[in-house]
Amino acid sequence: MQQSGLQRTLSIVKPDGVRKGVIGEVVRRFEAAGIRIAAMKMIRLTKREAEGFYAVHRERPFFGSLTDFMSSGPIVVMVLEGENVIARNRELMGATDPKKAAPGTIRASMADGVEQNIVHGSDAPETAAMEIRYFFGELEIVN
Ligand code: FUP
Repeated sequence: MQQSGLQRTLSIVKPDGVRKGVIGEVVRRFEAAGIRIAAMKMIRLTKREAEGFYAVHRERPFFGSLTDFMSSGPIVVMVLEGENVIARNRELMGATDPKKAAPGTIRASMADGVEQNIVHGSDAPETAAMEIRYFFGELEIVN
């Protein structure tokens, strides 16, 4: 698995982030870290589309609630590009549970809980490629 070099990753500002009005703050943090936004759009997922996106979590007890939440309002999906951007984005996000997230991270400063945790970021090159394809066609990603 590739650990460094120029990478792309999928970022989502989740419905709680859009409701709280922190789209700009999340994007600002990415740009301040030298990460390039290669694609960006606002969409609203259907319940079925949210289930497709989180299919790996299908058997987990929180699946129903998570996919209700993810389809509860608009989201902003982005392709981020940069050196080692998969890991760097996850550092900026902080741990899944905002109570465990490092101080100053997006989740520590803005999230209410483990489900409503403001942002999503791909966790590995393979999932990044799959998740980017779920939302974007090649022509929507700007080189
Ligand atoms: P992360 O990669 O940090 O987004 O975390 P996971 O892939 O482990 O989880 C994906 C999403 O499932 C989280 F963003 C929120 C949700 N989740 C819960 O709602 N409850 C849990 O106990 C764990 C995850």
